[in-house]
Amino acid sequence: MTETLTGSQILCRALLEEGVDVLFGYPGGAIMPFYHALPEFPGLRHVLVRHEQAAAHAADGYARASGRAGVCVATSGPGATNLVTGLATAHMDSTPVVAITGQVSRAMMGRDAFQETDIIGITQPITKHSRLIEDVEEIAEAVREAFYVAQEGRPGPVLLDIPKDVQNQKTEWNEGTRERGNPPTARPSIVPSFHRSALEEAARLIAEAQRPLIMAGHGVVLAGAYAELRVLAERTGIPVITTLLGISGFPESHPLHLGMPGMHGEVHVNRAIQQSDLILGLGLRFDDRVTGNLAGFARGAKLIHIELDPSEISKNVPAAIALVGDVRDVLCSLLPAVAPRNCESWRREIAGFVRPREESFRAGLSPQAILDAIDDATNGQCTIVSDVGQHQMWVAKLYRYQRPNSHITSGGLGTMGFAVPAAMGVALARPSEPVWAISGDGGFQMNMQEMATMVQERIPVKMAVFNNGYLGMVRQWQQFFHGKRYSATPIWSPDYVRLAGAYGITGHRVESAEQLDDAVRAAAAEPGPALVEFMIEQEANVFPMIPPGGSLSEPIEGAPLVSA
Ligand SMILES: Cc1ncc(C[n+]2csc(CCOP(=O)(O)OP(=O)(O)O)c2C)c(N)n1
Repeated sequence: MTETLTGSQILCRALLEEGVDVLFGYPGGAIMPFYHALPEFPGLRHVLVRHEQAAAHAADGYARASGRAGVCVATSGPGATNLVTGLATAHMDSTPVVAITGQVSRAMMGRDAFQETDIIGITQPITKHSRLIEDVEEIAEAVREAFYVAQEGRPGPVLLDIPKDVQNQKTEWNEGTRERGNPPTARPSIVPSFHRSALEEAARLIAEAQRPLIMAGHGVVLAGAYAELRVLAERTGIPVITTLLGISGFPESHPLHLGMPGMHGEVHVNRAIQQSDLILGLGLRFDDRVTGNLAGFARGAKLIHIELDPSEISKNVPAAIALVGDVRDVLCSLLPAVAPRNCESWRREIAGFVRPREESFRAGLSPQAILDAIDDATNGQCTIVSDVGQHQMWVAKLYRYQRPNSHITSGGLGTMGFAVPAAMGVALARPSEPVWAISGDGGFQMNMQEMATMVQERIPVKMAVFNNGYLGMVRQWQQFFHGKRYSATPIWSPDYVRLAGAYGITGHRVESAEQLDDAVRAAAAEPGPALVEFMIEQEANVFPMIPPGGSLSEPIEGAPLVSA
């Protein structure tokens, strides 16, 4: 059957054909034809955010939680530029997001028309692919290409910019129309590209190493390589380190789990890295927050780098062996060659590196108690979405992640304001699971307007605000490295309980350990969104810490340095 459809109608159909069920967006002049068509497609649930940045983070959260591309929509000009931080966040953390922006009509382009911005140019370095759609005939194929590129190989954000007149343009549509251009539909498996001898050599190094370690990054989560990682660790007894984005790739309670490396990694983890003679790096890029000063990083270790993106190989840390491919596929090929062994004496040695954790919380509510209360109230079934700052490090290090992919955070870009909107996307992707967004009082104030979205759309995110009255992580750096000059870090907050009330949300303030369990349980039991503000010690610090530019061998373990 042949029908005449507008570009916007074709766009909606193409989105449905890609399996899209929810989109996060905000209307405006250049995207109005799309919003005009949208009500004809009830299978596409539109979530009206309160700021386009939140749409991009929500799409990102949806993608991280579901493994499928998240979709955000904005108008041209300011709507499109408001997406930028969210796209950069998704790009740094390899998340599949498809962004659709309206553009001024073709005849107006290049004339500095009202709300005209070159969003393709602006987002080029922070998207995996972007495309200006110049004719209605391109739309169906461009959408299919966008989803393919966003999800294929190492995922990332893709932007489609669609001029208003193209959205209104009509064309004949029949079932065969989408076949033009013939792009692939399914996510292909990237064929691992390495020689058999590299596998055998890797297996030999694993068998012979005295002090081997596994470092598991985001690639483990993206590939869903949980079972394979576990088999590798259990067969060899090699301890497993999880990076910030690798957290929840391996159960925290497993006896082989060591913890997080890097700037705020535990002393014994970093020391193990420094003493190691073999690192199996699984799906990570060895960024500076993980390695500290590269010149002093793991100098005695050979690296077997298992990584999907060949451009990551030897980018930061030289690899002795590179096994390029999806982490799960590569491990499936490698495992048959890996002989059972144990690493007992090495593990005993590492156990000797363990230091008692510096109790930075001398008074009041500790993050550990708060996180335990959330874990208890949600029976360990919770997904935690954290923001950026001190609380992010506590949430990374102190919560016991048992379930795969239950920790979501902005690792690469470190985007304050991520948690609240991203948690909305997570909650829609996992409607039957509790989702807690944990923010500091700084980051929460960056996107707290999304409480309105949660209310309007009935998205039951629980929001935890760790209120220390400071932009805590920056204050900590000022305390350690800037002679305690607290420049622009004390931060005033509104009364969050009353603010929540103004949005029609129940809010709780927890000032002491005695109030903790009741408040967290009450919030968890709430059918809709809820907010809990935790009044934590104001000048607590995250320990240990590798000073910026320092090597992993030089942790600050407690006593803050006060220098000019
Ligand atoms: C958008 C953005 N702006 C600035 C920063 C720099 N920054 C990193 S952590 C931090 C402080 C965060 O304060 P808060 O949200 O209160 O959390 P806390 O560290 O106190 O837990 C700042 C300003 C950032 N990461 N992101």
